[in-house]
Amino acid sequence: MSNEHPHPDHHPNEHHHPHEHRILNPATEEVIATVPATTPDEVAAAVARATGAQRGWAALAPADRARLLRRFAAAVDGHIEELAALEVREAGHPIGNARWEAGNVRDLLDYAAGGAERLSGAQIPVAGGLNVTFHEPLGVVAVIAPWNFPMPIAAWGTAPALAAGNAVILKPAETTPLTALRLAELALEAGLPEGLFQVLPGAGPVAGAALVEHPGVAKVVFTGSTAVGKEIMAKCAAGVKRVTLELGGKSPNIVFADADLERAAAAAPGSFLDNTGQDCCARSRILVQASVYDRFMELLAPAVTSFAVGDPADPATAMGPLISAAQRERVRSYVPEDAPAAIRGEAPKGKGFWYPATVLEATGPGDRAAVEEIFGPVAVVLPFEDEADAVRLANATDYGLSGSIWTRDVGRAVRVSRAVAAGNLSVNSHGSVRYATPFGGYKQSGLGRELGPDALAAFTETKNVFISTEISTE
Ligand code: TXE
Repeated sequence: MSNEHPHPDHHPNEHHHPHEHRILNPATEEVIATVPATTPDEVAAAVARATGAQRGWAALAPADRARLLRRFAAAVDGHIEELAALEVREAGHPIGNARWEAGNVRDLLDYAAGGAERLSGAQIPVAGGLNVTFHEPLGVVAVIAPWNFPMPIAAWGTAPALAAGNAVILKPAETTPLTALRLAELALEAGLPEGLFQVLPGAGPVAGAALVEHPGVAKVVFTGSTAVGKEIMAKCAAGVKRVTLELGGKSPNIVFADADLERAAAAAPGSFLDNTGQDCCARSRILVQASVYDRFMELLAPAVTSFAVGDPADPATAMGPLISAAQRERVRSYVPEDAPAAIRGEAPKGKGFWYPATVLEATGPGDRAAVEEIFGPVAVVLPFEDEADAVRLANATDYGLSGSIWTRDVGRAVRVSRAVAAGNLSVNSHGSVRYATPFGGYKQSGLGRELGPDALAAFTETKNVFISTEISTE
C-alpha cells in the first residue's frame, strides 16, 4: 500500500532513556530540555483526575466556560513571543511562522469559546408531545498530536472539546512537548480547573497507547501518520470509541496553461517548502499542463533556489531544518541529497538536520516519490494534457487532504474543485487552514473535520428527549 511506511521514530537521542526524552534543537542538535515520559499508571491517574474535573466543568454555566476559555486565549496572547521562541527552539520553525502558530492557538480558543454559549439543540415537531435535542459532552477526550505543528494541532482538538464541556488529555509528540506543557501552565494561570486540560509527554506506543486503550477516554483525536492512525482506529473500534483522524497527504498543485504562470510559480515553493515540507497539506505533486511545462519550470527554478534557508530565529528565514535525524533519514530514503534533481536549493552544512529544497521530474507511474508522502522539502512535477487528465492524476493516490488549482477560467476552477477528491481545495492560492473553516481529509487522509463552525459537534453526543403531552388519566 502506497502510504504504509516504516516507522522512523528510532533516533537514539530521542530515546536514550525509557523514562525521559531529550529534546533537541533541530537547527543545532543541542539538548534544550529533558522531559519525563508518562507511564501507563500515570495515564490512568490522569484520566481519573480529568473525569472528576469534567463533571464540574460541564455543570458550569455556558457563559462561565466561555469566559474562562477567553481568559485562556488572553493568556496565550500575552505570551505569543515566548511561545513562538519555544517553537523555534524545539521544532526549528522560522520565527515568523511560529508567531502565526501561537496566534492561531489564541484565535481558535477565542472562536471556540463563543461556541460554548451557542451549543443549542433543536425543537422538532412531532405528534403527541414536545421533542427536543441536547448536545452533551462526551467526557474525557485524548488528543494525540504530532511534531510538525505542535502548538496549532494541540489546540485544534483541545479548544472545541473544552468548549463543548469535555476534559482533554493531550499527548504531544516525543520531539516537541515544550510548547504544549507551557500551554497547560497558561490554562491554569487563566483559571481553568485543575485536571481539566492535562499534557502528558511520553512515547506514542506507551503513553499514547495507554490513553487510546483506557476505558475512561471517550474519544481520541489523532493527527499523525496513516499507519498509526489505522492502528488507533482499530483499537477504538474495540470499545466503539469516537475517533477523529487527520493523517497524511500527497496534495496536488494543478497549474493550467491559462493560469497567471508568474504568480503560480512564485507561490509554488512556499506550498511545499513551508515547514520544510513537514506539512500534511504540502503541495508536493505539481501537475503542469504540458503546453506550459517548460516555461513553468524556468519560472520555478529561481523561486525555489531563492527560498531563504537558515537560522530559524532570523526573521528573514523562510525554511528551517527537518525535525530530527530520523526524519532526515526518511527523506533521504526517498531522495538522497546527491540524486539527480531538476531543481535543488542550498542547505547549511554541519550541525542541524538540514535538507535542501528539491524538485524532481517524475520518472514513471511506479515512482515512490510521486505517490508517497515524503514529509520533507521535496516536490515532484508531472505534466498533464487536459482537464480530465489533470483530475485523473490528482486523484491517483490513497490520500485526499488538500490541493490547489491555478486557472483564470472560473468554470474550470469550480469543475476541478468538485472533481478532486480532497477535503480542502484552494483556487489561485495555497491556503488550506483557517480557524473558522472546516479542515480534514477524504480517503486515507483522515476521518472527520476539525476547525470551522461544526468543530464542537465532534465533541458531543446528541440526545433526543420526547415529552408526552397526553392528558393524564389520573
Ligand atoms: O508519526 P506518528 P511520526 C507522517 C509523515 C511522517 C510520518 C512519520 O509522513 O514522516 O508520518 O512521523 C503518537 N499509539 N506524519 O512517526 O508516529 C506519537 O507519539 C498512540 C503526518 O512522527 O504517527 C505522536 O504523538 N499514539 C502528520 C503522534 O502519534 C502513538 C504529522 C504522531 O506520530 C502511537 C506527523 C501509538 N501506537 C507525521 N505511535 C500529519 N498528518 O500532518 C505513535 N503515536
